[in-house]
Amino acid sequence: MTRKIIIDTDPGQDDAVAILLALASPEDVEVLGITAVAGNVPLSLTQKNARIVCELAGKPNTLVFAGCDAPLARKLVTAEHVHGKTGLDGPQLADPVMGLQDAHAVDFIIDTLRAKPPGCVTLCPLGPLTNIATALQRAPDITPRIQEIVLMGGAYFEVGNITPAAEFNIYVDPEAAEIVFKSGVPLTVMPLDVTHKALTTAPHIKGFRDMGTEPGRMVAEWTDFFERFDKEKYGSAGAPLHDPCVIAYLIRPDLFSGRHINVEIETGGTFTSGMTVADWWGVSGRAPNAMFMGDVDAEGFFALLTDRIARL
Ligand SMILES: [Ca+2]
Repeated sequence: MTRKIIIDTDPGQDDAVAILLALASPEDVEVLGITAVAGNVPLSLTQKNARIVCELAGKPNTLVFAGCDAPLARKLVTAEHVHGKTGLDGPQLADPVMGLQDAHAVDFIIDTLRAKPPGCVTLCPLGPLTNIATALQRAPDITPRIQEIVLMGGAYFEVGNITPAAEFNIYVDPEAAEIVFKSGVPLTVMPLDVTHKALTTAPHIKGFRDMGTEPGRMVAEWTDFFERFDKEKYGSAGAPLHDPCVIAYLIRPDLFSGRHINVEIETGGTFTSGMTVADWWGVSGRAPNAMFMGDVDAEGFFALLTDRIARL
């Protein structure tokens, strides 16, 4: 069954790969729209990058909306140190020709959920949760209408990447994350524990480059670019493809395994702001609110990604 999805994103090279995977998989996911949020880079760049990626996929009719340009209660923290000044550093990219929709991303999310039958739209946040939390706050009636929220964010065993305790997406807007995690909407979470197992290797990158297509070449150059950062930081074999895990889960949920547990967001904390306090061992007695993934079949994941990107 084709799932109707809204991708909420802050591209970001790994966001870009996730968007390509979704747009290459129309039999599995129907992308109702892409909503941009400030995160890896400011909103002026994320909304533009989202359109660049749609054009690269050959889908310039995809609806792209600009959303919130700052977290609910904090100053924006960005990650140019990972993604470069544009957010999509690596290959040369031309400015997009396709336009941005007039409506605000939050209005698009609310209007779409109200217009569609309940339980048939899945939200896929790949960045800070500001747009999603704003929609839930402004229109509480949409909460029971959301089929599921499948998001990239947080960590338990891997703990943090932007601070010793916090993963970037949650750290940037913990107040928004708290609203989402307390919403009661079915949540599936792809934390660093999973995405750090989806590491690109030289043969993967060669596979993308050897496709001989523009999208294949871009994916190879993007992964080449941000691989440098993770290799230096973690000494790992390659770069984690964080955000594509969300889309891969919608297509092949069997590639992932985890636990349905309680996850709370630390919004105070002198050193731990933005931490996902995940009760992996079931010691808190608090009610489960999220399917928190812990493992991925990395070879199966890359086989899917390669097969789908090659279609574009
Ligand atoms: Ca992202």
